[in-house]
Formats: sequence, C-alpha cells, structure tokens
Amino acid sequence: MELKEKVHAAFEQRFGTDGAFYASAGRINLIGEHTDYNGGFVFPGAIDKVILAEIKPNGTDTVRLVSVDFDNAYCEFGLREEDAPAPSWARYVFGVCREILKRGGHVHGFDAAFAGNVPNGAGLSSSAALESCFAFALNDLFNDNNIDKFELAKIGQSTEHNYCGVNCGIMDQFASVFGKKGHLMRLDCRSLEHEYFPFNPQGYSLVLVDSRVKHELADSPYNKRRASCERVAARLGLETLRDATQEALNAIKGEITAEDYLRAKFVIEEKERVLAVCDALVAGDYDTVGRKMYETHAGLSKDYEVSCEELDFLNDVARECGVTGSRIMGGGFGGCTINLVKDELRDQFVKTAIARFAERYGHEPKIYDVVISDGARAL
Ligand code: GAF
Repeated sequence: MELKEKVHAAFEQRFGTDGAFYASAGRINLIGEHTDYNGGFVFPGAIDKVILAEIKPNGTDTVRLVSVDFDNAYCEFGLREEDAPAPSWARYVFGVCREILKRGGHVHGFDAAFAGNVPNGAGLSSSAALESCFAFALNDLFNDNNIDKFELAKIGQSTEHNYCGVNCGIMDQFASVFGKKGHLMRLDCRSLEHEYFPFNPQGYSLVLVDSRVKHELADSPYNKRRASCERVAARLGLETLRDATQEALNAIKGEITAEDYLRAKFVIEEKERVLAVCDALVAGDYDTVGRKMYETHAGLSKDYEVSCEELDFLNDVARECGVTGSRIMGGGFGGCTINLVKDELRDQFVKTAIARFAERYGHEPKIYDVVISDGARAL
C-alpha cells in the first residue's frame, strides 16, 4: 500500500473522518559533517523519502496520535509542559507543539496519524522529517502560515534539544524544511544564508550504503563531541569554531586535551572542504569532490572518532572498487556511507559492497539511490 493510503487507513479507523495531508523529507549531506553546531557550512539536500501525516483539529486541547509504523501505537497528551508523553516517538510531536507555543504561536488539540519511509537509524534524519512535517502542518492549521521557514527549522531543532536530549545543529531540520527538488543547499549555519546548487552530476550517481548497524553509546557521544568543540572555542575566545584557524589551535595545543585538539582540527579542516567541494561542483570537477569526501571520512574516523568498523570497511570497499568519493554520512556511530560513483561502476560496486559486507558481518547492507527532492509541504 502507498504511504498515503496506509496513513489514511489508520486515521480513518481510529478517528472515523478525513484530515489534511502533509509531508516532510529526510536528507543527505554531500559534505560538511559536525560543522553545523560550530557555525560552519554544510551542503545537504532533501530526499524522496518522507514522513507523511494526516491531521485534523479536534476542537479540544488534547492531541491524539497514531504511529502507523509502530503497529498503530496510540498516544494522547495535553499541551502543557507537564503533559509530556512517555513514548519517544510522541515526544517529537509534543516538542514541536510546545516550541510553537513557547514562541507565542497557536496550537490546539488535533488528531493525527503518521508513517514514513525514511529508514530509521540510517543517518537520513527521520526525526527531522517528523519534526518538520508537524511544524509545517501546525503552522498551516493553527497559525495562518505566519511562522517563517527559518523558525520552523529552529522549532524542530529546539525540539531535539529540549525534548529528545540531542544538542544537534540546524542542518537536518533546515534541509527538511527548505529542500528543493534537484538542488543541494550550501548553508552557512551561523547566518543561515543559503544558496541552492543544481545537482545533476553528469555520468555519476549518489548511492547510499546503509550498514544497518547503530552503535548507541550510553554516554551520548554526539553531545560530547559538541562539548569538546565548545571548550576549544571558549579557550580561543570565540563563540564557535567558525573563525578558528589551525595556527590558533596549534598555539593552544599544550593547554587542551589531545582529544579536544583532534576534534577541533577536524572541524577546521571540514569547514574548508565544504567550500572547496562547492567550487569543484560548479566546475564539474568530480575528482576533487570525491577526494574531499574520502578526506572527510578519514577525519571523521581518526580525528572526530564517530565512525565504526563497519563503516570503515564500506569505505575501504568503495576505494577498492574505484568509487570516486565515499564517506560516512550524518552524525555517525553507524548508518550509511554516501558514495559518488561513476555510472558505469555503480552496479559492480553495489554488488561487491553487498557481498563483501554480508560475508564479513553476516547481514546485507541496504542500498538507496538518492533522488534530491522537495522538503516540507502540504499534499
Ligand atoms: C546529526 C545532527 F542532527 C546534525 O545537526 C549534524 O550535526 C549531523 O549529525 C552531523 O553533521 O545529523
């Protein structure tokens, strides 16, 4: 069944009526990882995998929610801070409601069912898709679309910070809200200035190889990476690492931990790589784009330490297959590699990656071809 029909069947069964449909997208990021919360640049695009919701105001102050993908799990909650629901999937929606209210916007009770085809834990940001879908919908249903798109993205980001325990940057929610078919976006995460770049690499494809592993570490490694960067920025007298240089970092090397030094070194290098990749893309220089992707992988693996054995293995296989560029994508600790592959090598690469990974780890990775698509929208 199509996603929309599936959602509607659940909505009708639970609420016996029809609502309005909204969707928002997962994202890829060509380059610029862990730079967003450092005020740096990122280069994402929305993809053709979405979270889709059917929603209808219900005239009360209670939200009634069905998660179709969780066996039609049901949850209801009020809209006050103390009404936070227990299931984590419902907290994303609760957080979006609360963040709109905190900003002086309007939210009243509504009924909703939602489902998605953004793979969970693959680093494609299904959570940002969920937040953006509801932020966009509640703006339309209760706020006459008066909340601008920047604020919609920030509402999703604040939801992660305040209701989900992840101190993320703005990249995922921005890409999910602002995504445009056929275009990547170079986003300056400090000013939120952004530029759309047509993305249609002649003779190349983007292929995601999903390791289907997720190494959830108990002590919140993502937040720890961010804390390292903030410590170094503070030590340099800067608000973020955006303006840090390798020289300035070297000058304080003896005063910070070896670990913090490596984290900051990666961020300083990655900032420059994003700009270099944008220029290379405009010039049609895919070899440079690819080389930078490999450099990012090495930095994420050795200096930022957010890779894992399985992703390093996939990166090695890509290199052996002659793939132009390959790297871990997203926050890390599992999920996907993103690969820039010459069209004539694509099938052989996919076949080899599946076979070699399965032989080594006992399960096949999943392959997704990337289609750059629109972000949040009413259907
Ligand atoms: C996750 C976060 F949500 C983003 O903000 C970003 O930091 C990314 O990891 C790493 O680039 O997706």
